[in-house]
Amino acid sequence: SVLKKLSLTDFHLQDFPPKDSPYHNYDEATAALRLIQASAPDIVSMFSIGKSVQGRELWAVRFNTDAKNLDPSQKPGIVFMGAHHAREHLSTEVPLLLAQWLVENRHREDVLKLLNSRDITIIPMVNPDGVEYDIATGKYRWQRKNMRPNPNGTYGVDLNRNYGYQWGTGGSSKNQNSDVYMGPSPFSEPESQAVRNFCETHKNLTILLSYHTFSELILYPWGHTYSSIPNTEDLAAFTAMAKKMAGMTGYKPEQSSDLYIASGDTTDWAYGALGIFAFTFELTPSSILKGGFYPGTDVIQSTFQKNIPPALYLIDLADNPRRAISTAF
Ligand code: 0X9
Ligand code: ZN
Repeated sequence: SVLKKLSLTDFHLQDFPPKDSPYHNYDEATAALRLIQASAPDIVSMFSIGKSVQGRELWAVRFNTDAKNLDPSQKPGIVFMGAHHAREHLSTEVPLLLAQWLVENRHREDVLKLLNSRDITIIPMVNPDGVEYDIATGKYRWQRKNMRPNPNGTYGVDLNRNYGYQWGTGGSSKNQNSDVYMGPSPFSEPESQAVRNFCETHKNLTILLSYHTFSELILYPWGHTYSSIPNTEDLAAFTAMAKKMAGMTGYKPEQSSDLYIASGDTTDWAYGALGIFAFTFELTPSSILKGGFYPGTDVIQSTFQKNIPPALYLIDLADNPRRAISTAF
């Protein structure tokens, strides 16, 4: 038999660089969600909305005092998601910390009221394969896409270009090598399919927030066109909500396409296909000079803290997002 001599480079850390070890890899995020569920089993259930390309479960925790797992609910629903993009690790931490915070503060009067009256789902890592690939060598690989093996031998579809509303109409690529590769067809990826299925089967959902990094922005549809959404009441609600949350965070509110045109993102689909008030938050930092996708661990707590008020605001508004119009000022 051939004995292979192990060299130092064969020892992959399979984890974040040591200085960033407080960030959660897939197993750590899964374990954290289990703890959250186990610490409040009366109000929290944990379940998978589907599997990734490489077969990882896409875990969700749900805060609902009566409906569990994938059961339907009559209560107004909101869903928070993180890590559509692998290297945007802070976008996992914020929803994960939000889940933890809701449990820890469940007896606070305002929180108790929200927990009793709302259906809150948190899916912190939509792209676990990409996340694990990004950190697998102990040095960041700047992975963005999922880990779909493409026909040309490359890996990855941009999940935030793969949703099926105005898919492939601009700001995405047909080139499999591209970091904004749209995939061979709308919803070709199991990760975007899982989000679609979850949203389509939960008719009570009125609000969706997809966390990304970075640039400190609050984005609302459309992203595939410079045109405004046609429904003027919805537009007034979106802008009122975005402005209010901008005041809470210091982030800049704008239409997604003001950043740049991109088609097939989560929020255009959620609003365009299902009428859900859907936002993209681009979290900390404000620029590449301040750390870009890899801002270190110092920003985790501060970013989370400033994102509590908008999260509670959206949870509250889920009964009628158009309420935002009259209460904005
Ligand atoms: O390009 C994206 O998918 C998002 N930015 S990121 O740096 N996190 O990759 C922004 C999506 C906003 N949507 C549109 N501009 N359509
Ligand atoms: Zn992103």
